[in-house]
Amino acid sequence: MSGHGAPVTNAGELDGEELTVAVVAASWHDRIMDGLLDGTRRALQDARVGNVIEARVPGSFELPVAARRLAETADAVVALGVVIRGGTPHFDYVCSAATTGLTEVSVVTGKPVGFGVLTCDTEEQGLDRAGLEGSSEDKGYEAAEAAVRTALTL
Ligand code: DLZ
Repeated sequence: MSGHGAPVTNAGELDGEELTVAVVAASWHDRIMDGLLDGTRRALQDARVGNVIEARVPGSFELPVAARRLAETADAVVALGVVIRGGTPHFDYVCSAATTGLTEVSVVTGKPVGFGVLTCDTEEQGLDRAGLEGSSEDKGYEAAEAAVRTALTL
C-alpha cells in the first residue's frame, strides 16, 4: 500500500473492542465491491471491533441517508461505493451527492464516516484499488481503519 504519500494503515494497533461500527455498501459493480467489503471486514477484525452492523443500499446516491440513520446507533460508519464514469454527466451528480452527503452526515452527527467510495474513470481503476489479488491499494481497509482510528481519537 502507500506510495502516494498516504500513511501506512495498520488497524492491528487499534483497540475497537468497545465500538459499534456500521458498514453501508452500495450494490453496483459487484467484483470491486466484494473486494472493498473484504478489506473493510479485515480491518474491523484487525482492530478487534466489538460490534459490526452491515447494511446494503441500491446505489452510492443512497449512502448518505443510510449512513445518517446508522450513525444514530453506531460509533462510526464506513460507507462503500463504486461509481464508474459513463457517457453522461450522471457520474458527477452521483459522486457529488455521495461526497457532500457523507461529509454532512459526519459533521452533523459528530460520528466519523470512513469514505470508501471509489470514483473511477474505468473499471480497471476500481479493481486496482479494491484490495483484490494484484490490486495496488485496498480502499475498503483504509476507510474502515480511518473510521475506527477517528472514533477512538474523539
Ligand atoms: C444510476 C447509477 C449509475 C448510472 N451508476 C452508478 C454507479 O456507477 N455506482 C453506483 O453506486 N450507483 C450508480 N447508479 C445508481 C444511483 O446511485 C442511485 O442508486 C439511483 O440513481 C437511484 O436513486
